[in-house]
Amino acid sequence: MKHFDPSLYFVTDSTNYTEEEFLFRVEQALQGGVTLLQLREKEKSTREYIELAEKVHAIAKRYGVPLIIDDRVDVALAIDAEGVHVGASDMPVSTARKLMGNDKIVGATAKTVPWATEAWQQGADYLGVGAIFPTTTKVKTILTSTDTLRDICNAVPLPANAIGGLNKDNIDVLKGIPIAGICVVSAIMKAEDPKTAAEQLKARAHELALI
Ligand code: TZP
Ligand code: MG
Repeated sequence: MKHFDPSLYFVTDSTNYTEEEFLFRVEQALQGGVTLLQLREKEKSTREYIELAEKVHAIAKRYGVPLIIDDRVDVALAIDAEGVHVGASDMPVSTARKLMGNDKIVGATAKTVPWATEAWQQGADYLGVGAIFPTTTKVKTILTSTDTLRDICNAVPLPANAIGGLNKDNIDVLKGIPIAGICVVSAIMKAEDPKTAAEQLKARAHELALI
């Protein structure tokens, strides 16, 4: 089943947490109303990635939230995750789609309209657009203006999520842009209380009619 709700998309970062603390925070975030979850690991071995993904998947399933695996189609297939997210230096969208099949979610990073159009043509289900603000999360990215975000939303018939440095105090810059959701790492991951952080982010996004 491919239905998914991208309105509050939480991308994880296990750096600096014990596995127990990490899994606890992920569950807290789910309790706070996260609607889509991405496991994003850059340092782990394939074995470690799969083991952690299985644990995260078991938790996500209890909340009925689809799990997307960043970059690694093999890991996504190995644990039967709901989808995969591919960026600029990852597998092409068309290849990810071929390997994942039509029933799985394939998300793609897009920073320009041509790039977003190509992702759509190659079979992506949603777009991640950013970074809207500078980010403290370890990632190779460049800033994407809110004008470009708006252009992408209007040009491509795919749900688009804004990402990069977003938090409850700055998402007002997205007001009026037809995004499908907001996507965050730090605002939830590094919050003192991930559950409250997710709740507040969602409440603010609703208040601004973003989602
Ligand atoms: N892609 C563009 S910005 C980013 C990714 C993965 C990181 C966003 O992290 P944060 O902590 O929400 O700024
Ligand atoms: Mg990637």
